[in-house]
Amino acid sequence: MVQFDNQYRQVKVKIVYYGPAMGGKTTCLQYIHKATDPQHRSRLYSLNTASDRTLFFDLMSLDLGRIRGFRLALQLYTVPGQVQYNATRRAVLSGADGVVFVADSQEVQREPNRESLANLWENLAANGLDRGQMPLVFQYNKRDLSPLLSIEQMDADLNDRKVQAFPSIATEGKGVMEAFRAITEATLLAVADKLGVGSNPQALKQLRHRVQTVLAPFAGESSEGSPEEELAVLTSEATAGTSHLGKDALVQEAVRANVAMTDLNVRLDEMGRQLERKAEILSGIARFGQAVTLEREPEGVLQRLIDAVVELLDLSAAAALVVPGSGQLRAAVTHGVDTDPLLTTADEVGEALALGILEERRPQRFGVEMEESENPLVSEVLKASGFTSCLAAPLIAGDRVAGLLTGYVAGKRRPLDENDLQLAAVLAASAGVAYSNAMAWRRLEDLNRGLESQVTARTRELQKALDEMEAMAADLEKKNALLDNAYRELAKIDHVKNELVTRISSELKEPVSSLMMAARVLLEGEGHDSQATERLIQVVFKEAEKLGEIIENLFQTSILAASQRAPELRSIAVQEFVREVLGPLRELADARKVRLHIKVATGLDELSCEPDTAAAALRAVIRNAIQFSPPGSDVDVELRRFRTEAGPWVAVRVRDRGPGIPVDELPHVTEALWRGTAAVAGQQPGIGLGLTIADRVMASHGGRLAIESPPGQGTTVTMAWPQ
Ligand SMILES: Nc1nc2c(ncn2[C@@H]2O[C@H](COP(=O)(O)OP(=O)(O)O)[C@@H](O)[C@H]2O)c(=O)[nH]1
Ligand SMILES: [Mg+2]
Repeated sequence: MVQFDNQYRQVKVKIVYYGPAMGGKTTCLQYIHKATDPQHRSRLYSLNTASDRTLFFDLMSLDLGRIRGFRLALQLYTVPGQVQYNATRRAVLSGADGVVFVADSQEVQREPNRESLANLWENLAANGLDRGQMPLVFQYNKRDLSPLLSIEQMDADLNDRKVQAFPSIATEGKGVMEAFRAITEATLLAVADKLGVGSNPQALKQLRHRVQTVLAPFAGESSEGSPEEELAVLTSEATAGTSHLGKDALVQEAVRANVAMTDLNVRLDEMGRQLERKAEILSGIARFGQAVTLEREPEGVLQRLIDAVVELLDLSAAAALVVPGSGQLRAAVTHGVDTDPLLTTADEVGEALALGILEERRPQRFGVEMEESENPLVSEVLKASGFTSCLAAPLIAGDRVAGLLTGYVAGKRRPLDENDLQLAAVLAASAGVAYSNAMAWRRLEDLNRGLESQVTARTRELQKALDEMEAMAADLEKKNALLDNAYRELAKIDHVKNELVTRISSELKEPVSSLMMAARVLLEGEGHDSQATERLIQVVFKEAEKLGEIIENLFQTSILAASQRAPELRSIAVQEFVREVLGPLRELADARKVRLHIKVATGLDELSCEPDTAAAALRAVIRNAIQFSPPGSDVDVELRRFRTEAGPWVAVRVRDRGPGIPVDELPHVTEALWRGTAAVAGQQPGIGLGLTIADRVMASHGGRLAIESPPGQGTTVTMAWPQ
């Protein structure tokens, strides 16, 4: 009797394997158990005592998918065949929706077969079931043994309703699945009304299809591997004891309790399996979430998504589609297919479909034979690409859809269900966030790279500008220093000039007033003797000489100013140069009774200089020498050439036998307007510019002025400059 279990949203359909003891019923269930998909069935429970093989019954449950929101469970039972267990048989048979009668084909079992069938009719009646309506098939088992009853004989003995009968060898699995499929179909058809699909031929077709897809791959195949450990043996001594008492009511109660217990066990096992799978999925989701969050490459995110869905959903194919700037969908990562079937099949239909799903922003699922499938286009796509069902889940990141995850199954794999879809949606959602993060990360990196290169370029420009500015500053500093120097020199010269004007005007007063006086005396001079007249004329000479000296000083001042600029060099004959220098000095030397000796090195005929300034410089040096020479001494002037690394130089050495320059005064002798103590004490004429001029002129010629004055040995001044 079809049972709806609202608490677990399950509907149970019950098929009982009936027949004589040792006919092969348990063997049949064992074979079916082995041959069906482990995903879709429970363990095989054998409820018996420790000593007896089938004291009570065997039970297994097959999952046929969902029907109107309920899980459809097909429950298979055996009964104990022994005569004394009739109460158990009756109890197990209660609520049966279909029966397989397993008869033993051996001749010796003819009578037990007939007795067992009669017992079946009896017990059906006892359970209020109509023997004429009960879905029923026969299995004539043990066809491998002999002597055998013929099929006709067995039909005549047992099959008066002329239902389907299958010769079988249960130990080898022959005929077992054929009989099982026949009873399943007959039973489901009979209960279709109760399941609520009886009036809908399409739904009925789908139900039959489902039975076939669960059973078809296994029918006739002998399964490898030994699921023996899955056979649960539930031993129950207590109930065995009560059955011996033969008290029908008690036994029936015990069986019902056992059935309930076994049923509960089935459900617990099923729940355990589901929990295990859910835990597996959850840890898969967690692993995926963790890995995908750390992924920096957008393609890496998509690849991880595909790997995860293929593994967790056991998919045949999958693809991650993205919507790049062009707006056209592109399969970025695929598994099991070259490109997404939606994008390759049915012309543009597939892409339109995918875009439609993207727009709707909710996961969807399609199948070739789906009761709720309203989209015939997807079915077309699936058929064309050889898949049985598919799902699509959008990759959503915030308010944007970044792409679409598609998954496909084919072949033996059961069609994708609502759980698969939800799992795919969860994975796609977290991949969507990770994908858009990775994209943002990539854009940020690109931006950074751009900024970096801009910064580098700007830094280079700035550095260049800075370098230029620094160079300019350094240049400016140099120019400033030069200007400063020039300014200081100018200031000095200005000072010298003012000083000169003061000194010269004071020096001019005396000779001019002397001259005036001499001239006046001479004018009024009637009665002067010739001696007085000569004295007056000598005064005029002396004062005129002083005036000449002052004029020379003025000339020296002009030379000092001239030495500030670059000299106009020219070649001049040494003879001419010497004449130029000495001309004005002859008289001074004669007056001071100093002998001048000029020595020119052989071969030195010409020299290069600025004639005016160079001659004035040398003249100043020689004038000094004469002025400081004691009367009757010699002044030697020597001109010669010498070589330096830079080229030929000329040197002029002037030596006197005067008192020399004290050591502490030596550093000052080239300072403008500086006059040594000897000059001041000796009332020497001059304004202290001689050596200053010589020094400046040598500097402007790129040459040098050297002064040696060892105590008591006179002074030697050397002027040297390049040629
Ligand atoms: N040779 C042969 N032995 C079989 C066949 N089916 C079952 N058996 C054996 O018969 C014995 C009883 O089988 P079992 O399934 O326990 O019978 P049950 O009492 O109806 O459940 C076992 O030893 C089986 O191996 C068959 O088709 N051929
Ligand atoms: Mg048995």
